[in-house]
Amino acid sequence: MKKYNIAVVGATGMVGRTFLKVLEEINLPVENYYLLASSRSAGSKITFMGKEYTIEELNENSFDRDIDIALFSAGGSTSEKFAPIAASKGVVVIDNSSAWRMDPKVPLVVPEVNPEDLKWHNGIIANPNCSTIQAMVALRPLQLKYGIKRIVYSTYQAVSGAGMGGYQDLENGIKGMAPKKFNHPIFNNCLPQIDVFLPNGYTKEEMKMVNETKKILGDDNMKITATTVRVPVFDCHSESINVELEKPFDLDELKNVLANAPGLVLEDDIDNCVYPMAVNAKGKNETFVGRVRRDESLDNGVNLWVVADNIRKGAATNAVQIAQKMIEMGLI
Ligand code: 25A
Ligand code: L14
Repeated sequence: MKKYNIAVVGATGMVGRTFLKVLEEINLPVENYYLLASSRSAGSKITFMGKEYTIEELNENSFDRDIDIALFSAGGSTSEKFAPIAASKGVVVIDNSSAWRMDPKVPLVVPEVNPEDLKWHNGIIANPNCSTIQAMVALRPLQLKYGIKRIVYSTYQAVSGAGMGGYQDLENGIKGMAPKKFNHPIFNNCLPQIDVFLPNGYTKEEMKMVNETKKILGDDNMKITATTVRVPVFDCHSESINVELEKPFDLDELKNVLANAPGLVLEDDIDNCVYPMAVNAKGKNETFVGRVRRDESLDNGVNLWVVADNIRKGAATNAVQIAQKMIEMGLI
């Protein structure tokens, strides 16, 4: 069996460290790993797979060797510059940033949802936004069974989505210190702004959810709106999702569809106060759905509560699963 060489770009970051954890858990046929980051951490050592690795500084020549797959999570500008360099050397880049997601030549993939899109890549595959990924895992089975007309997203997003800086703002805020990463205190607060504002009054995070959903579900006509909110939670994004389906549904049957969907766990037992929660989803690779109930203001409406670990399924796990799926499908 072929063995692969894998590079991790941004290995010292929040997502990068989780790439390494997930790679230790998921057994891929790997020969060599190369761990890269900026000059800030070049030369530092990381123990991974029981071996000590030295972090290398990323540069134009980093991919001038036998590398099959590069997992990138070092921010948009690094991906913009270095992903094409890697791809031109025959490396398959799986990129976590938002730089390439809406490029029509770049597949945007959640492996449980649209694995067939992996076939038409040109060297770069984009990992969707964390909030989009977990929504897709819950919505694809409903789209296939009932059709989707309209989606209303409201998110409750963890500070870890903003990297190390976001984490530190909440830790320091608890101690009464001023924020550095966010423009307002996050402790004891909710911020109705994630990423920058766009001319239409939405944030970039909100429009990522709208546009990425259409691309992944393959339906430009779907009606979608979103409000994304940062909450004082360290890990795991929670989402309220209101969906208008095309076809009528039986609620028990719909719950059954969700219970049997790949990558999704139904946690819905209101008699015992069981529903998905951030504290339980932490460290898990699955997406959790609950509070499944009819929207009584619509003919074919349903409300869902969806929770996942934004650094795992929302970033690192999804990217590693893309690599795993490509190997399985014989695409690398
Ligand atoms: O705004 P941008 O540019 O789009 O970036 C968004 C940021 O979000 C994170 C990631 O931050 C990214 O920088 N991120 C990316 N995708 C994400 C996702 N899907 C995501 N967050 C959530 N969901 P991060 O801090 O977690 O990780 C940054 C990693 O990228 C490396 N890096 C940065 N510039 C680079 C580069 N690698 C190569 N070339 C470049 N030009 C970075 O390496 C890290 O691995 P580093 O050497 O710079 O980091 C060393 C140590 O520095 C500390 N640190 C990093 N960032 C911060 C920080 N400390 C305080 N505040 C910070 N903001 C850490 O201790 C790290 O170990
Ligand atoms: O587009 O700050 O992948 O929570 C994911 C995390 C954007 C910001 C992306 C956050 C980023 C988001």
